[in-house]
Amino acid sequence: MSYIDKIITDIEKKDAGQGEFIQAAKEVLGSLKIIVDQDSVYEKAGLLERLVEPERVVVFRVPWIDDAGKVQVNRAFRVQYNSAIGPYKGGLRFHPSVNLSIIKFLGFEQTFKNALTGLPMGGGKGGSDFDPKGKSDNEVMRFCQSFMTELYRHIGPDTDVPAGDIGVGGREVGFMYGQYKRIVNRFEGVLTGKGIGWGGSLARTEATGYGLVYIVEEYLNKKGDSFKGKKVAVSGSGNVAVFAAQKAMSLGAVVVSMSDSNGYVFHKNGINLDTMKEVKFINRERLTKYAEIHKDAVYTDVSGGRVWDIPCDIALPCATQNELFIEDAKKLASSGCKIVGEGANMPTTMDATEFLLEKGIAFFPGKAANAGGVATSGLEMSQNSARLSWSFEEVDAKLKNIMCGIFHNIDDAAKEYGKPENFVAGANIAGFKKVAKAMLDQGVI
Ligand code: NDP
Ligand code: 2IT
Repeated sequence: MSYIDKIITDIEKKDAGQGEFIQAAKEVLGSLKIIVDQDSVYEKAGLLERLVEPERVVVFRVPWIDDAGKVQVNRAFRVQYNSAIGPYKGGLRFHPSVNLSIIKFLGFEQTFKNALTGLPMGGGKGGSDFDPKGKSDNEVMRFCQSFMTELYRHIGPDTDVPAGDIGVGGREVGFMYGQYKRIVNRFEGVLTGKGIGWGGSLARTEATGYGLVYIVEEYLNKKGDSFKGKKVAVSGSGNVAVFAAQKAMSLGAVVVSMSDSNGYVFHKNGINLDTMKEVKFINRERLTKYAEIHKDAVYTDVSGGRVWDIPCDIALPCATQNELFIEDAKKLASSGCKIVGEGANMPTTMDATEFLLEKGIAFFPGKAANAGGVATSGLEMSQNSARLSWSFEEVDAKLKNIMCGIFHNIDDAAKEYGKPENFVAGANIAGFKKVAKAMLDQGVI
């Protein structure tokens, strides 16, 4: 049995039940055969055993009191996956589905993603099964304060720097930062995605979505093409989805769809982003509201169809893991879609990814395509350390430069290892090489 196959067999046994983690690990390990089976140094150093095992996992309870005076208890996690190239870095997710498997898959992916940014950040992820939907601001604040009352002892600006993810945006980061500062009595860059007036970076809010479009744009430019006139289908209607749509539209694309967990809207002449931002970010409403406002937009409930039924040139899944299945991939391919760029983390299932690659559809995996968010978090950390703040244009230019750099890095790695245009292999190999070298340099730790 090859070294890689042994590792896969081991995690399938040891981490049985952690479906998302096993899926993410298999996808990465599958790309590494070409490197690891050729050089015994990795096996001798037990490198893969160490890579798949988080350095530390913290699980804790979060008690808080709801508006009715009842005590509620949630479960929370921080997985500090890998610190070979920098302090642990990665978001916090608040969603009822959160469990150890999901946080481990996200932390594992984050390790390679952060390596691809070229910035000194290790991999980590955290979150809770708390659902902010339907909670009052005061309930969210009490939850965030209780969450940070435990988390603060495990993090720090040079140890572990969390940020947002699903269900965690500016409001939640604010409440958590306030509580951290109150406990440690220091104003320091322990979280990213902070408010602009108190240590946050301009363009961090936009960064993930903008970065996704920048990497696809770099690919299109290489082919002598552009976003102009392209029909783009976007899933999700949160932070990543909205700003991906905004940047694509500014480059001349027509964004025809967005979704949430209940259904999707199809707006033939293009989504109205002012309405979308008001509905989703200001009023925290459902997508049905968007279709009530725009009578020419068609809303379809999840039971009635899928956002990927819409013919498009470019598909940008920006909601959550495992939201684009093999049947969706087949539909996209047959309706003429040429590019899939993952704004979300692992939105495409493994068989769907393989199918898209076989069909010659340019496929940009999340660990490369959505790296603009964490890259800009890295820029926020630099600004905090230097105690200064850069203009929007300055940060945006650095973001674009990083995304173009990622494109060429994964494109080159794919070619070097005999898999031209396979950006899944390219991203996994390029990310692995950087992390593996740092781990080998630092001995068996
Ligand atoms: P938000 O909370 O802002 O938005 C999430 C969106 O996805 C909402 O439209 C939500 O719909 C939908 N969604 C969430 N869970 C599900 C589900 N189980 N089924 C269907 N739809 C779902 O999160 P973000 O935009 O920040 O994150 C979206 C994705 O991008 C995630 O995969 C995240 O890990 C990834 N990502 C985020 C980064 C960031 O900087 N924020 C950086 C890199 C990646 P509903 O309102 O109905 O729940
Ligand atoms: O998945 C991700 O890269 C994020 N949620 C952003 C992490 C960060 O630290 O900015």
